[in-house]
Amino acid sequence: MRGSSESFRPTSHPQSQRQFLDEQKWNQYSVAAKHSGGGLSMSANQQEEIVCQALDSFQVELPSWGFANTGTRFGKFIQPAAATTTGEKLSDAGQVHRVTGCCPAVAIHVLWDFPSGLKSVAEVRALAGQHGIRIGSINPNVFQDQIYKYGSLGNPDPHVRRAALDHILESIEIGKQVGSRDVSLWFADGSNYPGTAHMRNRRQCFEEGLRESHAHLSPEQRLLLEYKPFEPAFYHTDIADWGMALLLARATGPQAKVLVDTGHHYQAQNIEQIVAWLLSENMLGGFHFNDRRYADDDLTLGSIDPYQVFRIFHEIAFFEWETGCRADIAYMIDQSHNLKGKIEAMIQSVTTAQELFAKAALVDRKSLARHQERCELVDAEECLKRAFYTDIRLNLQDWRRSKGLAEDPLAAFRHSGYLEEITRERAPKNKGLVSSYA
Ligand code: RM4
Ligand code: MN
Ligand code: MN
Repeated sequence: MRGSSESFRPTSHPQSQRQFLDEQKWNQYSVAAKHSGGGLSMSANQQEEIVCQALDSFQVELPSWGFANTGTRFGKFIQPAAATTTGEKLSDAGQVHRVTGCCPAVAIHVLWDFPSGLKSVAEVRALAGQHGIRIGSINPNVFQDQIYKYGSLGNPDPHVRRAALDHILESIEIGKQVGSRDVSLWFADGSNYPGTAHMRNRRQCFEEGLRESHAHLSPEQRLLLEYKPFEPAFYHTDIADWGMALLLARATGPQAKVLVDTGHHYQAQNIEQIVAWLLSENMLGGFHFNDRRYADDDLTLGSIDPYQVFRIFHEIAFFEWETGCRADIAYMIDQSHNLKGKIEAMIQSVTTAQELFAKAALVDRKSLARHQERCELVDAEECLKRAFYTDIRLNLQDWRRSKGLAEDPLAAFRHSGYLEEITRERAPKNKGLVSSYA
């Protein structure tokens, strides 16, 4: 999560060519502008400097649910070392932060981690402190309870809508008490068959519920609205894409922004373009990072398509360079590793995020902008490819050493003995868990 007091305010005019070609501005904001020969030959020192600056500014939040047993609709795969309590999840997250140094906050799901709601605050906050981390975004859960079978804020039954709203309001209060800024909303609302749901009425209900939620925010808090095209609903989902999320966020109030979960798109959708548009609208609030091959697979970041993640980071860096403003974006991981060891998979995702973020910082944006203006297609594309293919692993090691961290976080975790210890402690309880639906 990257905090910034100065967030981007969109101008009422589209960027003019003049502004785009402003030489002084380029030089002011582009470290890459220092490259000789338009970025073709960057010195080793320049590369090291850019990578280290990028890494200093990068943090990513971990999901508490990523350390618990998860599965598919065919059943859960129980792991002997999986966390089954909030304390265990926070402890595991603390280990990831200890070896990577860039994930001091953990996102929580209220129902799963604050079972007594507000009454759990003191205990959970203390647990996080014990493990050297803090509570990050607050995720209300308005999809698990039986009452939400036909929806939450979009349910035709006003009592159910009220129950959902009350839970969201309690989540906002929890956020205030733990000093966390973002309340992150994902709704499973939708329908499975044509004709069964009144889409416009439901949209109206969402608008009302979200507006009321917004009225309870403190000035620092934000509501992040997450969209998803399908699953669990298979015909229509009430907030199915970024356009719907954007319209609802606008109707909700100024502290509502859109959250992009990288797994929540149709195949082949251009995610970095969505990111670019949300940035120019000052409506991009955060990310849920994961990788996917088919649907919302929640795989390790970059395991399928690292270039996609790089392109997203590039659009953000390009925007920041052009505007001179820091995009106020919460970076979060939302993954559930069914087969891999959870802590190791999380370390892989975090280090991959660092690598791709740093590579995106290496793009020679000055040259890129010039090539784009002149429609020099091959040269423009090469600017991205050159940065993407730069091996920065040694720079990462140097950065880690400079922060007193181990050069290889995965190896450091493996040598720590933590996994053996928790496997011993947790195996008996996990063994007793049932994974089947029968
Ligand atoms: C959804 C979505 C939400 C997450 C739930 C558990 O697919 O990604 O962010 O909280 O899963
Ligand atoms: Mn998500
Ligand atoms: Mn998801």
